[in-house]
Amino acid sequence: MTWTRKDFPEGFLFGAATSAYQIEGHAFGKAGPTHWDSFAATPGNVVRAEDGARACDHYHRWQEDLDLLQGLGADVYRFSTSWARVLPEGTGTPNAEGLDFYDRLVDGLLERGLKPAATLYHWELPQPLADRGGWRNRDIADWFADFTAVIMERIGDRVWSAAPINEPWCVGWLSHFLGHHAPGLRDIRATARAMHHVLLSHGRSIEVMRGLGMGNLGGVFNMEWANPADGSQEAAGAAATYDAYYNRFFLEGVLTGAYPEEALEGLGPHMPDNWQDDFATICQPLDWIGVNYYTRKNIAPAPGPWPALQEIDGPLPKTQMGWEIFPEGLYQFITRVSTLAPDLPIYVTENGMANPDVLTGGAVNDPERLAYIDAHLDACRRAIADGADLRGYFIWSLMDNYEWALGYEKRFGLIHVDFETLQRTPKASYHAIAERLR
Ligand code: IFM
Repeated sequence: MTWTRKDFPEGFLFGAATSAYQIEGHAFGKAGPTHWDSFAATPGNVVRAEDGARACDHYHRWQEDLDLLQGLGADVYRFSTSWARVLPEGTGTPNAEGLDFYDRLVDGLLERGLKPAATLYHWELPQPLADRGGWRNRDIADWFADFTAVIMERIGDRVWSAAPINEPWCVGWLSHFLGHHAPGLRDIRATARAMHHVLLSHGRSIEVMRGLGMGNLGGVFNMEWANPADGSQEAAGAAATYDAYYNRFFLEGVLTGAYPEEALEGLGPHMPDNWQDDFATICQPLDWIGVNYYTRKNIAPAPGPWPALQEIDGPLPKTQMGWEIFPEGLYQFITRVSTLAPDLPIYVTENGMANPDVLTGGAVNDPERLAYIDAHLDACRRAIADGADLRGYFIWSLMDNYEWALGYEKRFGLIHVDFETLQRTPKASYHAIAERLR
């Protein structure tokens, strides 16, 4: 169903999201090397071995991009700060150009009446820290706390909100168990440690930001609905395992101070010593929870060691990513978070679809994207009507960008980017949403 601002509670915020490595152009402004540069340079990891060296060149074109964001009628912009741009060695001496860049960006947002929503880490780990074991090394919590202090001492007085780490599941499982993202490991022990250290680092970062007097701090979790592939007990068990290590581990770790038994069944033997003692740090009080949601997975049992499951192709219409379109999952997750943390506001911090958009005659017609967004906003409205304290919705993404291991082919943007000329062209969905937000 179509919508306008009036269909949402007073003060409900609409925004768009991006991340540093995916848009900025990491070759610019003296940013340090990251584990994504090494991962992409390794044959077979990334489509056409593409990397974020130039990306959308947002580093130089940020003013044009913020103008487009303003033209969309957005209230808030969710961006991330690159650790390697701010601290090229990961620790030590900050890069003045990097700090200046985020300073200008935040001021540029405020000048345009947009709220800056910062995420500190969206996956570009400085290579020197990856060399020291990256997320497997417990010291990362100290390194990340120091990075938090450096960047937030500079921009923390002006950001509207901040969250430490985008999508802990991707940092932990996708990157260390499935090996699909940097550093490309496939090792259960590395996975267990990375998953725990991500949350420890989250907690330390929140502590640092509270110490700086910052408010409106949250955690951003990606969630995928786990649908049993058939009616059997075995499929239900497999889906429960998937749900435990994907959706529940991080959310419940932060909110309840415990990890689900179904996840510990496989990860428990590989956890670092005395991990239970870290919940005092991990469970820092938060001001909101962010849900990133795109799809569901159909889960069936599989032979082999834990987690002994596999994803099965599903019957629903799919996006360019091959992801099934399932708005009901967003309703379910908002409701789940609302039940687990009834006092905390919720934001949908990412939602959107990749589409094989083509620029024809200076325009991009993408009715599929608008339909996807409409359907998911319907789910949001239903959750609000049922009592969830949902305060805002961010579209992923403002513009087409580097879709990690899938390179530049998957287009998630409201704005088309020609990756040869870097020309930006707002798509039909951009114009339609701008009209509704007006
Ligand atoms: O592009 C990513 C983003 O970096 C994190 N969330 C999911 C998006 C689409 O895959």
